[in-house]
Amino acid sequence: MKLSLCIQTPDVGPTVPVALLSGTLDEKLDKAAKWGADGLELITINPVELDAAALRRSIEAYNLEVSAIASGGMAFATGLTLLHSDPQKAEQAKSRMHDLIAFAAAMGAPIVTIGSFRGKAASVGEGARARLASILREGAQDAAAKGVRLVIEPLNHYENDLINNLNDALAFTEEVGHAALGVLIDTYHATFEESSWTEPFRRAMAAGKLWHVHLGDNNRLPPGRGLVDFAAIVATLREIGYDKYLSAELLPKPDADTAGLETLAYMRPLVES
Ligand code: LER
Ligand code: MN
Repeated sequence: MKLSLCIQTPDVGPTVPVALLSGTLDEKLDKAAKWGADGLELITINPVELDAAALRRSIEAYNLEVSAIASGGMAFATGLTLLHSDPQKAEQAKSRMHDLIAFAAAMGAPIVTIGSFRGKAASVGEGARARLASILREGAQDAAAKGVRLVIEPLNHYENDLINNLNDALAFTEEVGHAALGVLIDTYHATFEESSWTEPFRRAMAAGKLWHVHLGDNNRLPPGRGLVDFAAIVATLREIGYDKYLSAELLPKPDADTAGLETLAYMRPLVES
């Protein structure tokens, strides 16, 4: 199991509420490496504005990997979502989805996350789920052709009205029916919707679909500052053979650096014990 921190790339104007680490890109990379991260999850909104080759060289110079490309900043910073009441905005969002996939391939990132970027069913009404399935089938085809995969993330029902728990996410991957769509479990969202710390991970793994994990305590603070049993989760992940990333996506509290440092300090001994 590897550990990463979510940071936002320079194309994202406003500060995304779950982005960690302060300073310039180089300062962020330096801190992540010094504090023992294996990788970074990049929150980006318009990757065509970025020099991907230069960014990849910078990240690799610090011996870090890109664990994932996160679409979570998209709705927050641009208002673009795959389901959208304005068909033009929905089209733009779909085009950004393909840009994120191309960016993932360019960065050597294995996955692109689909969280709040999916939009809400209520914004389009009847047929929303089937429409999302069709968009993500197209995305999965593109991803597979580029050696990348997509993960759908259950979000708590206060944040989203479509796919709130792991069982529904797994059902959705079957509806999409493409091998390049899996799931991401975010421990923060799971605290609202699941009935066990560990069973959702087992079910996702048994389905062959557990490809990424977001870390956040129940209060979205760094692990150890809330109620989530991370020791039980990591022990289960080890038992079921999960060897991918645990990626901190949480509030920058008490500040963006302390949250990153504290997460790594708390999780590293669990992951390595
Ligand atoms: C995204 O990964 C997430 O967890 C949401 O709460 C925000 O998009
Ligand atoms: Mn998340």
